[in-house]
Amino acid sequence: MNWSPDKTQVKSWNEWDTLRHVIVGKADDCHIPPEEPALDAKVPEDSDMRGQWGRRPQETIDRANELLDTFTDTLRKRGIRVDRPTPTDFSKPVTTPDFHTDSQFGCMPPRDVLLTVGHEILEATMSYRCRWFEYLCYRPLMQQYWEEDPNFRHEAAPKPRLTDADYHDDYLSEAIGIEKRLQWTAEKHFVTTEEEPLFDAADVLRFGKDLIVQHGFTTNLKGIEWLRRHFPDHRVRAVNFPGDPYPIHIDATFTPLRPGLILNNPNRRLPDEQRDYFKKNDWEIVDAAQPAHNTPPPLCYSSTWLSMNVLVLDLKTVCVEASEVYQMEQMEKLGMEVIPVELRDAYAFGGGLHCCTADVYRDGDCEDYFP
Ligand code: ABU
Repeated sequence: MNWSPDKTQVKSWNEWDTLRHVIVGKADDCHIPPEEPALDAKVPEDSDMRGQWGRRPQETIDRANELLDTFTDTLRKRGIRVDRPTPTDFSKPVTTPDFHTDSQFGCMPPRDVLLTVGHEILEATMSYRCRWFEYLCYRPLMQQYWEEDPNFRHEAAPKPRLTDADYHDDYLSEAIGIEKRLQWTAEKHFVTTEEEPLFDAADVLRFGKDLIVQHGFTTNLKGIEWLRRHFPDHRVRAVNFPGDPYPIHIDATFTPLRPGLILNNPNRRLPDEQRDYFKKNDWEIVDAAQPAHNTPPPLCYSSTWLSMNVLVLDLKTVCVEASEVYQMEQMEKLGMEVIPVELRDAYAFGGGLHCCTADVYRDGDCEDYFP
């Protein structure tokens, strides 16, 4: 059945077919959570975030919301349906029988929590304690989609216990240093252990029948195995990027633009033996352009490589952050029409244009791009 704006349908098999319906996150009440193992491992040792926690300054929340609202309007003007989450009180602690943390994170970015595969939206386990309840912000939408679309499958992966056994002690040291971090990521020694299945949805890229999943800080091998068993009709392939000292979320590292074309972060090159799978199936992997900035904005978890964290609207159109001049230029050379979208002042809330969205509906069916 074709998409119609008057009827809710959940369906999205890949990152590039024409986007019709999407969720865009909100910055309301976002917090910098207190220290906890997996979160700390992602914060660079020289970052202005070290030792900080609490509600983000109101003026930064307002500015981020202004940008997210404008992005929403841009998408709506192009005929795309946009839904927004319902923030909860993120100052509330998270307490379970296994752990306690004094505050939560926010409802940015949805891509980390929600994985849309075909007619299903799957809530990820998550791997940070402060993000344990984040799925609640999306429950009103999930409930609505479930009521309105009889084909929608709403699924939730098993909630993890997130005890200390989930995290490697050696990552808790104050000063690890980049060299040691790079050695560890090359050895696939990440902050999360194999205690139980863990994954963030933003570690998964959808290529029709193939799900490409980054093994790193936020997704462990058991998480990848869980996805494999959960999606038995898919091929689930683990990848890793040894050049990344803080490997969380694949979408500032590996960005498919259309069938046959992927941008790869040149500092986080996919190893040759993992490239073969793509090469053999006629996928070209090109180095992404350099970011336009030397540093992330203040109080930001992410790297400058949010430059390549783009949202593809269809085979010819892509949203790129408006200050990322080199990335825009490269997209144009690759034959894409670029929609510049201002978002840099919202990066601190958890990511860029791909991160701050989650697919609900794209045209197209489940194709095999690796026959
Ligand atoms: N959430 C994507 C962040 C990746 C990066 O910091 O490069």
